[in-house]
Amino acid sequence: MWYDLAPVGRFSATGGYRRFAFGAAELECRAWFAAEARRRGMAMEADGNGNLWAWWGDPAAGNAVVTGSHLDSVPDGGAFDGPLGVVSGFAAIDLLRASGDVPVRPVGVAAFTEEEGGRFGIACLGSRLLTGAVDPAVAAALTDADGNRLDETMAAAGSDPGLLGPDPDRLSRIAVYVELHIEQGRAQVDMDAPVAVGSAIWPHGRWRMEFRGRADHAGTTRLDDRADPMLTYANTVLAARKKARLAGAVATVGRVFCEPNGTNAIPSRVLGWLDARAEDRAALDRVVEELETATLQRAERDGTEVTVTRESFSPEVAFDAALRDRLAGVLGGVPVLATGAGHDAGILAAAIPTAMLFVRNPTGVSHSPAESAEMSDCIAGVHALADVLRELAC
Ligand code: HGY
Ligand code: MN
Ligand code: MN
Ligand code: MN
Repeated sequence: MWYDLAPVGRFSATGGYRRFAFGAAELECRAWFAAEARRRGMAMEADGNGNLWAWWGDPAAGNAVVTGSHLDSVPDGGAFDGPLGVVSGFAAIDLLRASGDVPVRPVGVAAFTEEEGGRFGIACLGSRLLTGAVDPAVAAALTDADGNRLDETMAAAGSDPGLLGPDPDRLSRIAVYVELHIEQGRAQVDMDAPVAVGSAIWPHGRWRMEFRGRADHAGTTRLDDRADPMLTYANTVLAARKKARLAGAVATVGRVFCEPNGTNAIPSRVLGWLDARAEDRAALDRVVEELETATLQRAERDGTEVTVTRESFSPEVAFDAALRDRLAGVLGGVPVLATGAGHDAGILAAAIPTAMLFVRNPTGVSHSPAESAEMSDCIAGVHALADVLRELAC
């Protein structure tokens, strides 16, 4: 029996692919999550960090096996990045129940909030708060592009921001976490593999770069009298690509604000966010260090000022090797591959044995409305996840 993926598509359609934490579309996702849990007679709870949990069995018994992912998205992301993992968790439980399997340990489905950091800036915010990887006071004060604070937004959505913070009791009851996710890349297409097991997540981070100049008239100010932050910004973007290529890394600036954003005004300030990643940590560090030096030198030349601040960072994560090999074995020797994409599994790996399953993405495209997956591969993913849950929990 294949679980109908339509609700995922509906979220995306409803949210216009803007499923932001505590935003209208994600609140609709949360209502869907609660309905799916209820439909299965699974107890559902939201923790103090805005993460959702649905339980088959009593989590207080401990030693739980949890699967899940996230329901939020990047601005105009796709329908599968995140929701596929949550939908597949519920669908895998349906398969176990249909085959009469009864777990001897609690089985949970989780949906972590603000995994993309698309609204409040820190990626995997819900899982970082849960594991104590981010200070709750820092998180509470995070603001979105409209200046809404996280704590006020949570309160408006009915969550008590006073509960933000590490939840060691909850973590102590989880023995293993397995996240199913659409592949964000084409490796499985090239391997002709519908399902793969994750081995590692590359180190990656995001840096906020503020370029300050002097607002002035676009028509009457002599070129030599300008302190144009857009010039420094543009050179930094070009330098990021060049340095990444030389170092075998990847880098982009996908988010930028310009103030006052007038066609005929030299900007006073440009804000840009760098996303940089590399398989090798030293290469990543080198790209960022060299870029920071180069942009400061360019600012000197342009008469502008630059401040670069690391906003969120994830060191390399190697998933639990024994669990990785055990799951690859259960799945008949499917390929094992590393990813350059961050996931809540990468954060939880610091606290509990963690693994990932990937479902083939025919084009490799992600973080775009064009993201897709073949239904047959989604079905293969659910069967693989059911096999893994059966192996770990029954
Ligand atoms: O940005 C990432 O790597 C992930 O898709 N959140
Ligand atoms: Mn993503
Ligand atoms: Mn994701
Ligand atoms: Mn994720």
